[in-house]
Amino acid sequence: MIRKVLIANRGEIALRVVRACRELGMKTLAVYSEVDEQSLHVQLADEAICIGPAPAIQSYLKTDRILSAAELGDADAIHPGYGFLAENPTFAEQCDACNIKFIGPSSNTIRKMGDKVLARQVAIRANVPTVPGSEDTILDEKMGLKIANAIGYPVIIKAAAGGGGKGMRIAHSTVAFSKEFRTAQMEAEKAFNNGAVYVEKYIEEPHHIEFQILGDRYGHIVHLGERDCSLQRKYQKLIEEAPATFLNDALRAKMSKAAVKLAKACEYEGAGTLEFLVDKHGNFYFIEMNARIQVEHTVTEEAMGVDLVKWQLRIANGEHLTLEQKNIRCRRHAIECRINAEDSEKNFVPCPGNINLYYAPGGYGVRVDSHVYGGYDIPPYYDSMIGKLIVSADTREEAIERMHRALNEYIIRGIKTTIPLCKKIMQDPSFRTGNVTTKYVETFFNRTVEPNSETIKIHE
Ligand code: MV4
Repeated sequence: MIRKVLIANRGEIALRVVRACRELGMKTLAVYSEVDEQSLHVQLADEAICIGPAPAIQSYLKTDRILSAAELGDADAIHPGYGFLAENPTFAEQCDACNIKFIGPSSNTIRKMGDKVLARQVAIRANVPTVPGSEDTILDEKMGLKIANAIGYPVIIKAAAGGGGKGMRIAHSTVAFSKEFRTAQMEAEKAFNNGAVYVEKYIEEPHHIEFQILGDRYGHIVHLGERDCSLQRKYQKLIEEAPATFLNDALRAKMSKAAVKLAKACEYEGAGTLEFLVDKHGNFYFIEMNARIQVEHTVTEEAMGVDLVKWQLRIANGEHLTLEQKNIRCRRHAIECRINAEDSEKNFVPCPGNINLYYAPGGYGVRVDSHVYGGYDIPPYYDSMIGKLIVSADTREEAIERMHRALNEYIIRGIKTTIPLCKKIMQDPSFRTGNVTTKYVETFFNRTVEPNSETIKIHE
């Protein structure tokens, strides 16, 4: 029985976990770096232990300190949130060795799914469609060329240890392949200490659709529908939605079946996500699995009416997942805007600093998950997301209006945020039609950037 959960994270997700624990009667132990003492997750947890200096490498990534804090604070489980140690199989193993329940899938599952080549192999063996490409790591340029020529250009070269776009290169011809292949290998080596790469057919302008699943340790697995996460910039998601407007029921049924099949093939325990690309013809391809709770889990919670983090905790506690697929249905349309401390007019440069005025929106169908408040100092050491604004409504149109209304209410002074950009997107006719692909943000700026007033100014 889990009595006390150490939350090995910061920011809004740490707060999200504290809230779920509290509703289940579990005690919470926050850990924090020296600059995070004033963060809401520290103040709202039952107890808190400082684990080191600001840089994550000396605090939130320091496994020995986190395990010591668990021992010192008598925690019997660790929730890793997302990022940091969430998909570190060695850390999950160390938790097991200390007799502390790691809230997530087994270290073996994390390891297997963290290797994108192995994840592809699991999918291929389970008869889940993958993008045409190599079945193994590509050992040299010659082997890569042979496969690329066979599948036809353009191709994409990806890091086996990657995810999130790092070390990805596109090649449009045999000539380009050699150069891109070497660059991809080098980037992968540098970023992940692992130069292994593989090759796939490049799908142009895909939709990025991901399926949420939950599984218990007794082999019961359900899916909770999909999210459309196509609206990204440089592989950073900006806005997510559930359900995906682009999917019809037939395609949704096929993809969800594939997602559950894949989760069963890796005996998945906990909350996880299967990522797919969908092309304009409705062909879908599995690309990777995320063995963690994700930032955008909230749109699924609002659309489906299911508390995913509570289920993570119950499953880790050894309880049966009592949700049945036939009772899970989409009830609402949900949209999430990520509120980042960034200047979208200056190439999204991070804008840490003091929030001197803060007022969060509210009202029917509005949810704000954030760890900040008026007077809060955003430290420059971590990612720039300072909150998530989630709305739900009966229809997508109503959800867009509600989001626009809530964004207009949201006051954050002292720093730049992505709120103005999100407002513009809510008013964009192209967004409103619902046919957003991964190309959207790129073309959005081309469509909306006003001509430079300096060049057209006429002398008065
Ligand atoms: C692709 C692809 C096209 N074809 N794979 C980007 C992040 C990583 N998770 C996978 N990504 C892509 N993989 C094939 N075979 C295009 C992307 C991609 C993308 C995917 C999702 C959301 C935004 C994107 C933006 C550019 C490229």
